[in-house]
Amino acid sequence: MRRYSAFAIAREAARHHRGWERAWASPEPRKRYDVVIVGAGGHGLATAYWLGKNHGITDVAVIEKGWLGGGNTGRNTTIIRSNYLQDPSAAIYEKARSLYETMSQDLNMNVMFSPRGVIMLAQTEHEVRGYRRTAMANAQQGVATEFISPARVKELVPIISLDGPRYPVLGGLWQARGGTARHDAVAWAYARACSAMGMHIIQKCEVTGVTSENGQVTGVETSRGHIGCGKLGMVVAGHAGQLAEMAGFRLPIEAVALQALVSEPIKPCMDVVVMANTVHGYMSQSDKGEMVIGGGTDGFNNFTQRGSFHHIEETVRALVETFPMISRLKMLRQWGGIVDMTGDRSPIISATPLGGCYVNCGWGTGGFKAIPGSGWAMAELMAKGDSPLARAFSLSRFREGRFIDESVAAGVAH
Ligand code: FAD
Ligand code: PYC
Repeated sequence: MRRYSAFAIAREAARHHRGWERAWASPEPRKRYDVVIVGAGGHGLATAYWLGKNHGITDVAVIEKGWLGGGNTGRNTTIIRSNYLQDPSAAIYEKARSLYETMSQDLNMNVMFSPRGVIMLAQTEHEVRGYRRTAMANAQQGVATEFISPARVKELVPIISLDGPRYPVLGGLWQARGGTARHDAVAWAYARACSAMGMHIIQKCEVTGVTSENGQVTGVETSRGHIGCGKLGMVVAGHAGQLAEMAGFRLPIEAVALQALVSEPIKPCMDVVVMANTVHGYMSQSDKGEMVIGGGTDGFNNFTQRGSFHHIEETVRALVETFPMISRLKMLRQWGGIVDMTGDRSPIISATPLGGCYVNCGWGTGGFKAIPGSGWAMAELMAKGDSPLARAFSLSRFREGRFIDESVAAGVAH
């Protein structure tokens, strides 16, 4: 893989950009790999990357039914933070956040990580108590957050209205090192690094079945034939239930659509990320100037990757009362992604009842921020059979009642 650098840009500019090589190869699938990962979203690609980087396992194929990053990874609103309440969550999300800090250098691709700061507004007494509690827990966990006053909120976000018609702003949970990154670039950067290690990324190849012998996985049936493997990682977000069914077990998970929209670009007006979870809407400004806006999940299970009018109405209404100036903005695009919700709003990173088959899912509305840490933990679990970061997130927690309740930290209405 040739390194991207200022020198490379200058060299290619001088020769009319004819020397760039493809970022990743598109090989024909082989008959067998040591490891097959299903799903070329951020979590699947990061798992493959860390398998190679940390464990020296490079005979790996990542199989994707569409195009890489075309699932939730390329559809999310890119908020990165680690201000969760429970210890296992803070550990994995903070690991991920810290890996984002150096991702552009580590993967030699600019993922535009922007640690601009994230505020979760407190608009009820209940939220004030909840976020104060989180700030205290975060202090114990080594995660830098603080509860800030309404005056400090206004200082950070001059366009905010503190006295909304329904709920005043009573303060906020502020994480100064939270922020955003360019979602596609995260997928592309991992794909490029995996390809450079000799791994195969196979797009437009749908997994339609899982094969096994004597309780041990042997491979997957795909739209391009059978592909054998020693170990299988299922990392397909909203489609985790279907994949599990193919492998002969059930997951405690539901698929629902989560929607987002984006406005026309305007001059810079807000340089932090704001989540207003009581009225329900969140907003940041992209580098192009668009306001990136999201709301809650659909109230019913579905697989539509589209937007709907009632969501625009609810979400924009919430944001107009928080930021009155956006009432004059035109909205450009709206879309949806299929998120994978568990009952405790925490992910599953686990071995499964089928030998050699592992699952990583359940990131729900909040897994973009977790991509590098999740891949790290999943790779360790697949390579060694155990990972300290993943241990609490095993499937056994649902049987044993060890739930990791993060419904408040998820910050998105479900
Ligand atoms: P995906 O990116 O969905 O990848 C799974 C892949 O598996 C897909 O590409 C799919 O095509 C493939 N696949 C499925 N079935 C098969 C099959 N049978 N064979 C082969 N391939 C298959 N998180 C945050 O942290 N911050 C946010 O601000 C945020 N905002 C969001 C906003 C929206 C609108 C949405 C939808 C999500 C948001 N999220 C956010 C959540 C985040 O996007 C997801 O948790 C994360 O991207 C999941 O990544 P993934 O790699 O697990 O899944
Ligand atoms: O997890 O921070 C988050 C988030 C924001 C919007 C959707 N998810």
